[in-house]
Amino acid sequence: MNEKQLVGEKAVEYIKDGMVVGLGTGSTVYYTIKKLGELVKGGLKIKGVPTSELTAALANEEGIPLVDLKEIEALDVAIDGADQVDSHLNLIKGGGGALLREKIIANAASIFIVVADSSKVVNQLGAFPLPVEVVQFGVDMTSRKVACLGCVPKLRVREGQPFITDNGNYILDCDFKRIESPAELEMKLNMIPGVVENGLFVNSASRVITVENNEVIESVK
Ligand code: ABF
Repeated sequence: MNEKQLVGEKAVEYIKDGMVVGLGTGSTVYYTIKKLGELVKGGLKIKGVPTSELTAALANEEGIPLVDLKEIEALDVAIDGADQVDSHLNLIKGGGGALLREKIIANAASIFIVVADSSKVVNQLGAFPLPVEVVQFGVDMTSRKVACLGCVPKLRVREGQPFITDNGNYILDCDFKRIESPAELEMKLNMIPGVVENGLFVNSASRVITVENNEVIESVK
């Protein structure tokens, strides 16, 4: 079993009957969703809230009943992947382009569990370019303002066209190299007109499930 499957399936232990569960996006939480699908077929009663169209399609395929955010007050648990995790459980997310809905759902959950293979665990965030979601209007101006915070922003492109998020926005992948103060940067980015949200999740994760020396380990905030 690969590391992604190990940690993805481990997270399912925190899901109980009757829960409303935020379902993240990516190749690690894929295994969480597949395992939940098996348990739902075995009688587990949960409602899923997907963080992206991709995840909604996968959850539907697995027979997991889905509910819209507007039908619920809060979520019991959210489970999602990450691109980087530091020792304070701060995250960089958004490699999959779903960071805005992921952050809304992580924030709405009582418990936010991150599933990450060992390659994601770092001492300091930043080597992974930070995804920043921006509106299309004035994107060049917004990009220049973001660059003033000490990075090189690059418009994310797919098949020769700007990548468009599920929310109709662009993504700037911002190479900060090293992020000294994730909390300060998360705030400063979101104060720039045109920035919708960024992929720094500071003080957000309740638990991180990863692998160290071939053993599954869990860090708790
Ligand atoms: C998603 O999980 C994104 O925020 C992040 O990019 C991705 C991690 O990718 P993977 O689990 O495929 O390694 O939530």
